[in-house]
Amino acid sequence: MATLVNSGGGTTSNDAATKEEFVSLFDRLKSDLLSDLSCLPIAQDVKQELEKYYERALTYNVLGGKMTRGLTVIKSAECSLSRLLTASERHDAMVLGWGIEIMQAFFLTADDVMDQSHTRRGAPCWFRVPDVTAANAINDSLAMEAFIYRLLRKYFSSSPKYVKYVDLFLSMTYKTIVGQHLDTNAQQRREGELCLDQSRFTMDRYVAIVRHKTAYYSFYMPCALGMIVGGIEDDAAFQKTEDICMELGQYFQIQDDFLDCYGDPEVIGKVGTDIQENKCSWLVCQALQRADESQRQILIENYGRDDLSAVAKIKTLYKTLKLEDVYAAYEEEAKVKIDNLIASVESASLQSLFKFLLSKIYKRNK
Ligand code: DMA
Ligand code: MG
Ligand code: MG
Ligand code: MG
Repeated sequence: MATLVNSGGGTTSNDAATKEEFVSLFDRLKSDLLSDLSCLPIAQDVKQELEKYYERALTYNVLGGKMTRGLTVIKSAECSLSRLLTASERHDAMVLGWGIEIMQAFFLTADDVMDQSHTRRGAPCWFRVPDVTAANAINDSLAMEAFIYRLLRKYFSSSPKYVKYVDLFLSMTYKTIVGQHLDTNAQQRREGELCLDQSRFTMDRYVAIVRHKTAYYSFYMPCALGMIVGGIEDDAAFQKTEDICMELGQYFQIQDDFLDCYGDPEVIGKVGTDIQENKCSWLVCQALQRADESQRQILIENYGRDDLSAVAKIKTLYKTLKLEDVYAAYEEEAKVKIDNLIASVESASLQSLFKFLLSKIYKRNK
């Protein structure tokens, strides 16, 4: 039985116990997906290979993260109902939570190819694993997307909420894909070569990128899924949730951009590539706003080059421009803005959901 803990406005279950229960459900869902594969009309020996491959792909790519998105579905359902969940509601929320975690894996395996990254969650990116390669990683990303819908079908096809769940996964996928497109194409390519085009790295473009690529699926989606589990139908409540989640998600991605340069790879589990990859990162947008003519020249000559000395020059410029202080001030500003937005939410238990999310990310170092 889950422990009762009063967290702010609503009654929610014990975090550690919930996490343990959530983790233990993964093996069950993985077996569901593998037995689904075993129904395909394929010769036994070939099928064994297939199952073995996907067992490995799922374990490698879905596990090892913080699982905040998945766990937030449960928290959101509890806050929406202002009570502990029944066993069946809890199970629903957990399956949906794993749906987001699989969605995250589907985007990350592709993102690492797109960003030419090296490590993820402390291990080589999936496409860098020698017997995997980008050819498999691309298809595995698509496979993980398909797996989400196999699970939704298995667990919810007879529920009146099925269409809502499917629709939310599809529309969040759509937004994230658009965001990833904007992210990849914020930079200019001249004759196939990346080059820094300062007129394109504006905060307006930045905000559009990060809301689409990160805020929707990482913040709005887990909250909205939990609200559907909790039976909320009021459009205004979803709109308010979206408004707050856009701010939370933007703050979260600014932190991700900061940590790409200043985070400890041992702690964040990945080595940053934003400078080499010419990314429209929050740091470069801030640098462009503050650079004088000669500093602008340093940016133009060195940003987006896969060369250690060029990266070092950019990092030195960031130091000169005191971007670490700019970031510290931004964090405080973001917290005040989000606190005020949260205070404007009518329902005390939804307020506690957003407070929980903010507390998860405020001053994070991983
Ligand atoms: C990631 O943005 C967004 C998605 C949809 C995966 P990113 O490339 O900055 O993420 P990371 O730093 O984790 O590679
Ligand atoms: Mg990336
Ligand atoms: Mg990326
Ligand atoms: Mg990043």
